[in-house]
Amino acid sequence: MAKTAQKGGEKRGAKGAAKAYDASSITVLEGLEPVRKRPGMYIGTTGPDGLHHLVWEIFDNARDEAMGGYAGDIEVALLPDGYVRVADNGRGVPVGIHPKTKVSALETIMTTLHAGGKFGGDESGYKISGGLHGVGASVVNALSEHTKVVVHQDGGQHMQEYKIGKPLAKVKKIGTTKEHGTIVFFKPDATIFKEGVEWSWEKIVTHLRQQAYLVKGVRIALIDARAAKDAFETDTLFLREQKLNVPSMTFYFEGGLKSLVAFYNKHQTPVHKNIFYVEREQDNVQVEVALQYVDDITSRIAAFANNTYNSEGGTHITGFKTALTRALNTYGRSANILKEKDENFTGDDVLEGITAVISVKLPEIQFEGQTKAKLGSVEAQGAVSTVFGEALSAFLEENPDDARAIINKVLLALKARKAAKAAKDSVLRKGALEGMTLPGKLADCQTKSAEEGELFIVEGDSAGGSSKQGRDRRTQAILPLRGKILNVERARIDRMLASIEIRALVIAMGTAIGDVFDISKLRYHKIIIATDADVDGAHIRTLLLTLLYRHFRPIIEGGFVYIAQPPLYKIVKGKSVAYAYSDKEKEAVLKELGTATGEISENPLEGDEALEEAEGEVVATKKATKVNIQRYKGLGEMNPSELWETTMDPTRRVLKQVSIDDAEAADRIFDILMGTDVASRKSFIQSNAKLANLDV
Ligand code: TTJ
Repeated sequence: MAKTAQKGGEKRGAKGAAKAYDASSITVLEGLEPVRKRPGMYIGTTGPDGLHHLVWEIFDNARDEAMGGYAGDIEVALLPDGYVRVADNGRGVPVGIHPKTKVSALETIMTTLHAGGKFGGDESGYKISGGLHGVGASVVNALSEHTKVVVHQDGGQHMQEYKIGKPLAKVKKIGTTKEHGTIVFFKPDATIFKEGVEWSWEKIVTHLRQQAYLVKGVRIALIDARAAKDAFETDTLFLREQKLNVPSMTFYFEGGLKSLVAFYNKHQTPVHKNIFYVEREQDNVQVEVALQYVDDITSRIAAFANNTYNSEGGTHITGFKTALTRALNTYGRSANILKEKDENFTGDDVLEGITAVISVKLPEIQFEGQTKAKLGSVEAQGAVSTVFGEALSAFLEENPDDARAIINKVLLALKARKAAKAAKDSVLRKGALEGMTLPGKLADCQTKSAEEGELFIVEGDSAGGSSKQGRDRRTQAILPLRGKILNVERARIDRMLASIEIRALVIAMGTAIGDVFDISKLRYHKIIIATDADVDGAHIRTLLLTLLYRHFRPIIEGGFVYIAQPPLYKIVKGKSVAYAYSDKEKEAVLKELGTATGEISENPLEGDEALEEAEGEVVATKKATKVNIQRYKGLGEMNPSELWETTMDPTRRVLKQVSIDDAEAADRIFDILMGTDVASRKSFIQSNAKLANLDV
């Protein structure tokens, strides 16, 4: 071959040269051995992700044909014996013998690695490469023990088969057809995918659904024929026409990204009705954006380049953010919602509560870093900024109700930000918390040694009273908190510090908060949460853990936070007293005592059970002394000595140290309970109805 392969540097260097062909059109062909030697280089891993990557690679070919407007239907099917089958009704990969290469385009595509993600011949490039490695069908072929392609074209069915990437014969005509399209079957090589060739229905459904949103108007079907009972014909274009009795799913979204935004916001409360949507090409970059604001403060932005998700964003997101900030400021001013005295919305203000999806398609794509997680192409920034900025301004003009709702929402973010800053400035001015005296309700300990010191956070004044009397006042401090201390509402520092209860806690702990937080000032090395063993107690514990997790994380990470374990029952028989910390323990204690009968205080059913289980021994003992079981509803019901014996005495008590995972879990529950996702909140409460009876 006259044109030899050129390395990347020379390729770029040749860019300016005006020739009939430039270096980028030179096709670099290679055998498939490198793929089998180092599969990880081409598909990332040989685990489940890499295995599924094979499906994405083959699917991408069909999808690109559909994006070109040549195919309207794609069907992915899982077949028996590990095979996957992908079909489209596009033009069909050319099967005629190419005069130069002496083989068909089909064979070339299936058997040669092409560098640079491009395949020569077609002036626009064979495809917009989308897959993680952009190397396509030949890689899949190389890593499959058996591959078969059937092309329906010009009245004929044409077929070629391969074993680990090597053709078994030339392309053969195997029948006639009235259709056109391409079908690829492949069975991944189990010697490469050592973790097994197990397809995940879930993974494939998620991927295909996302692709369907990105390529609107294309019908994408998934069929699970792995366990098909009846025989079926596999060389006709679409299996769905045979009406197999197997599971299947079809995705088709007329609205594209607009549908995707609606899908994301299904469990949210939108603040305006119409979803913004634009699709337009600018400077060779196809731009598509959809967005809608919801009643929430977090933002959800997803960006795609050539149909690949960019988890780290990139130039398209940058362009989006500048245009969004500019358009909303301009509109806010012109509509006089943003008054003269108001300052401008910041980039953060306009992101609160937004759900947005950005998709760009461009011929020569560049990424930052090793993976395709971050888009680097600079032209995407300008194109998104122009297309989206203009369209958003027009949308705001044409939809005044939506515009007003959006601007008011963003204005709320601006005000909250300013209020938060003012509150933070006033409360957190260096030394402000230091200078403050310890709260009156804190019963401090005598020791000044933080290592020895323990702070009990107890619920309510009556528990506060008992524990103050029962404690070891040399090392133990008590801080009673009242009721529902903090409906923190996603915990803005200013709102939290407005709560006297929280301020008391922060001052008692000694570390301050926010920018001036200092763990070395922690006044107690054990912060012990001692709430009641009921639903309210659990709620307050969740709130406290959330507070600590969000604003005092080092205190949790340092292992300074504990949860006290007060007993649920006091069991008295004659002179012996026992405490039980769970129902199971209570039963065990009763058994040990050889219980006869009891004045069971709370629940007669429990008494019956206890009686039944202890029956064998009742016969053996004489008429035994009565057993009294008391169920504690709260710490306040214990007298000081009971509280000391069971919950506070370091030699007898049980403390549970809070791990960062526990706190994270509390934080999640907090979001469900306090967040705006009404549906999950309902389902959480319903599924936990036995445990929780919450006033949310
Ligand atoms: C290429 O340019 C000439 C007309 O056909 C174009 C083409 O190759 N189209 C095409 C390829 N449609 N579908 C494919 C394809 C589909 C699957 C599932 C797998 C592969 C490798 C290619």
